[in-house]
Amino acid sequence: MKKALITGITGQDGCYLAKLLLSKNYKVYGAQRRNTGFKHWRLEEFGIANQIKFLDIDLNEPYNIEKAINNILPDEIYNLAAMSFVSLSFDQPQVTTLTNSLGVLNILEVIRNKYPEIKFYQASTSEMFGKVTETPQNETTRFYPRSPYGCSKAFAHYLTVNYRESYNLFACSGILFNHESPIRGEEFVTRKITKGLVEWLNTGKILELGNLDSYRDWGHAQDFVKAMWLMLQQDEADDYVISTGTKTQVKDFVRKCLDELNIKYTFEGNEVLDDKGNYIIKTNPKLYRPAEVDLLIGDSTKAQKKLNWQPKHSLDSLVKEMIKIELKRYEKKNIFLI
Ligand code: NAP
Ligand code: G4F
Repeated sequence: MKKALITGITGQDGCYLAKLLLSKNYKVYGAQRRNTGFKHWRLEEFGIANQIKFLDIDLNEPYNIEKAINNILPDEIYNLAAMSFVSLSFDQPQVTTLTNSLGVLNILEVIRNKYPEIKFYQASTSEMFGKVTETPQNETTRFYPRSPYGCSKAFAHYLTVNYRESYNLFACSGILFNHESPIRGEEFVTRKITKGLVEWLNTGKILELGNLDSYRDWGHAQDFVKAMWLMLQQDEADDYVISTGTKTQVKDFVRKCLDELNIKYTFEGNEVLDDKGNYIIKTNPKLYRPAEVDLLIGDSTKAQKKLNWQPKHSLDSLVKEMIKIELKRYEKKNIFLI
């Protein structure tokens, strides 16, 4: 039985990856940080919380990382833990950098010094491409990050590559484009929209959003965690872009959700009204970022060829699934996603 340690087990990807690895008969160890209580709601919705062995690990504490790895001796480590909200990184650049950059160094140092045979996955991001220098973006596209988050992840990416080349570690960096699901954090725009529109439908509460003009390449988290696992099953460690290759404007994501909910609407600029002239969505300038990433669209040809990876979900099926679960949640129906 293979042993995997997943940091960020309480997050969206941690949950989907844990589900995948359990289905492949792994023993799954989940690293969680003990702050204001444990956030197992995702793992509980999936019905897998009781199959995971939890450990207290904060990425900013090198000793607890080392102690956990000593105890578990995992075959694979998936480092998904991060301060992952781009917007917050402008207000909390130091916490972002400590966790997303030095936290990765803390893990890599234990691997290089004590367990160089452990396979390591680093959760890198299309945010590193930022103000893009070519379209679509692939593994050789120059990084031009536009936020403290993007900068912190670029550091961790280069560190992962450097440790692989310097110490011959099996260390991979997955450059993942945006991926969503019904268990996406409520602060991210797709989930904020699906949740907000269902709430508007039931209470009339207006949804406030920021910039709807940017484009993202949105995939489904379930497809994307499969690529993480595939990277660690290859003969050689490498870096891969994971994306769907389709771009959609935030405004069009809003349209898809409104249509799915059968709401009649008109746009006035970036604001949305219903057929009686009531506001559904208003713009809040405070939600604009000091620097925006206007366009992301990935070229995952390398992953398709070398990993034999293909996304199974489309954006339309993702929207349908997110809205369906959001409606169930609103009605407080029991949701078992598996
Ligand atoms: P998420 O839902 O925000 O989960 C982040 C996880 O990191 C949570 O479990 C969080 O724990 C944990 N964490 C934060 N700070 C920590 C610390 N100091 N020590 C230990 N754990 C800490 O993120 P996600 O969407 O699953 O993304 C997973 C990873 O992929 C992240 O590294 C993200 O930056 C990266 N990524 C995501 C996307 C995407 O579109 N989803 C795309 C590219 C890359 P708490 O529950 O305690 O907060
Ligand atoms: O959903 P978002 O916050 O995702 P963003 O910034 O693209 O970052 C996500 O994807 C990255 C991969 O490219 C990950 F690395 C990262 O961890 C995270 O998962 O924002 C998407 C777009 C942005 O252009 C933003 O300005 O939506 C726009 N937006 C408009 N109104 C909003 C809002 N975003 C949020 N979160 N909230 C709004 O009210």
